[in-house]
Amino acid sequence: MPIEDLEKAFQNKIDNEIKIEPRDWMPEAYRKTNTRQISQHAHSEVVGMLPESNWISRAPSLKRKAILIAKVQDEGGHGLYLYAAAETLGTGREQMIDDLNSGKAKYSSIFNYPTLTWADMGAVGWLVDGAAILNQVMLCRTSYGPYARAMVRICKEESFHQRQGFESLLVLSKGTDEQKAMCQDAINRWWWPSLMMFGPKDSESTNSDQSMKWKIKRKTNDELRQNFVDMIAEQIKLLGMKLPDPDLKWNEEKKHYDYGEINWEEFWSVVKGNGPCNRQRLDARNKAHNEGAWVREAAIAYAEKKKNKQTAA
Ligand code: BYC
Repeated sequence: MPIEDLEKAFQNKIDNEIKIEPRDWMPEAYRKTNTRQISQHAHSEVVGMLPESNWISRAPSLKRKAILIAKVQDEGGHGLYLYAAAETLGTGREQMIDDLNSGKAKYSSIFNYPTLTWADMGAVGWLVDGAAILNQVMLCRTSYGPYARAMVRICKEESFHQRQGFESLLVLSKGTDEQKAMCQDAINRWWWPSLMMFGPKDSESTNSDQSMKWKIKRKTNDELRQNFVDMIAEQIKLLGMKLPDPDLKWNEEKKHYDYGEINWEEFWSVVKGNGPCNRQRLDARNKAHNEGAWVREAAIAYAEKKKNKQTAA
């Protein structure tokens, strides 16, 4: 079939809400941008374990420690589903991990900020997982089948993460003056970086137009960011805290909250590798990868031994 007809049939399927599956014909650019997005997403889950695992040994109670361990394990699991989904497009996991470890691949800017106090665990859960879930609910309907199915399971866990983050901050917000101040300080530091998670504004988003046509994305970066602001601006009232934005105001005409200008210079600087913790995150990933080499070697040796036994039998 001529390529134009294949492309037409492909777009037709997308327009009719038929999922694209690994063995289906797809344009190379569709394969490439899905591999790019899913692998970046997987890397974000894996690097996202680092700022939180920083607090496992210092959680204030056994209950909080158990919750945090479960959450960090969930993120590792999300990374694995997503690497598996990306692999169905033809790029091996080793290649994707090499690209992460060498600094070639991107992961979410948010994980290059430090977690300075216990309240950061609440703020990460509430704001970071809150931003992640808004984006991911949309991705449950993304056009590539394996990605959409992975997202359904991830969203169930992510909504628990957000609830636990909010509950943890709610306890602090009703605590001593020191605890209240710690809660406000964490919100102040995580608010703007959370807004950056949705990516550059639509006018500067290089991939959005095509990804919207292919229904990889169902909402633009700015649409999702606005949904997030509207949700958090209401939820923060329950905490009795403030968002660090003097321009945040309900706009009756638009039926949305207006908010201040994001520092895009900071965003691009973090994306390019110059955030407060970029170096530290990559070092930690490389260290874990190198120290885990013996596990991979042992697993390969065991698989070979088992295969040899089966051929001998
Ligand atoms: N950080 O054309 P655009 C989580 C890059 S949550 C770094 O708009 P796109 C978790 C972008 O890659 C976080 N880079 O891109 C939560 C592109 O560069 P390339 C993970 C960013 O793809 C709690 C360029 O900027 N979630 O995992 O259409 C605990 C232009 O942008 C960022 C996902 O990954 C950023 N924030 O839209 C633990 C969701 N934003 O690739 C873990 C899936 C943009 O052309 N991803 N860039 O060189 C998406 O939905 C989309 O990829 C984005 C960006 C909305 C993020």
